[in-house]
Amino acid sequence: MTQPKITLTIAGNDASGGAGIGADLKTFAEFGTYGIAALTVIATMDPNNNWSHGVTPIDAQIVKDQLVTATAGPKIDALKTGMLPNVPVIEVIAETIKDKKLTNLVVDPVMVCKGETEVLNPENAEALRDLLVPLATITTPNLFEAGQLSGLGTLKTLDDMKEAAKLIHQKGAQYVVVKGGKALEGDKAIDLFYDGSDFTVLEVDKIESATNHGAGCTFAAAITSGLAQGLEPKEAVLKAKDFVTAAIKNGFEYNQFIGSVFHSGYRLEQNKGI
Ligand code: PXL
Repeated sequence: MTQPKITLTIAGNDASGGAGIGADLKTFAEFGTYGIAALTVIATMDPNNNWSHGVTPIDAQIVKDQLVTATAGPKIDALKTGMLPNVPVIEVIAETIKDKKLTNLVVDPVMVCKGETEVLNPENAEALRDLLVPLATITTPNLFEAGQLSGLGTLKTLDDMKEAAKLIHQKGAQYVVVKGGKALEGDKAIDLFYDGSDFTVLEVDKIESATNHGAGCTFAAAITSGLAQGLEPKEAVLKAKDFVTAAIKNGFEYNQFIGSVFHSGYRLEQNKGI
């Protein structure tokens, strides 16, 4: 009998399938881990109103009940958090992680969806920073989120990213990936990996593609799978970067508003399993 590695996502549903638990479960499957999910929020997007987002939270008690179910099976080898709607939900997740001594936690501190300017409850940023980041093996903020978590505000340069990574590491995350992505000037997409002493700059040519909806969730889910499979954090991040780059390259126009990553892109390119 093969006992698969178990990976848990605690995140929202995106009914368009690119981001959220859909992205996570598909990514887990690509890596060959057994994915399970606890839902925190239902995100809806309105095609009649320029794809503007609605966010319906799941009650904190129901999130807690799902985590009771999720932790009643085999040992969870790694887990990730994604979109979390409010402080009570963040609290029950942090409590469960501590009570059940869950390890290999990837915190994707989702604060805003691509194209949206309205930040999910501002007090969430504080709760993420104070309750979840300290438990994280790896946290994966984008430029905006790293500015919020570090308290530095707007980040514009690689040096700003380094400063933010140090401050976030001081909050307790063992490893920090600041996703500069395409946001910095120049022709490279730059992410920064920090292990508490050394920085590694991950650079790829910017992809001329808008098929990146779901990229952040997919990246964090790929890291989670790598950790579950016993990769060192840096190896897990490097592999996840290749995986998400292939997912973006093989993405497609979902509709007039978004282009989605295709989570199977890496496998299709390699024509082999992960
Ligand atoms: O990409 C951020 C994100 C995360 N989780 C859910 C989402 C989105 C963006 O649309 O819908 C559920």
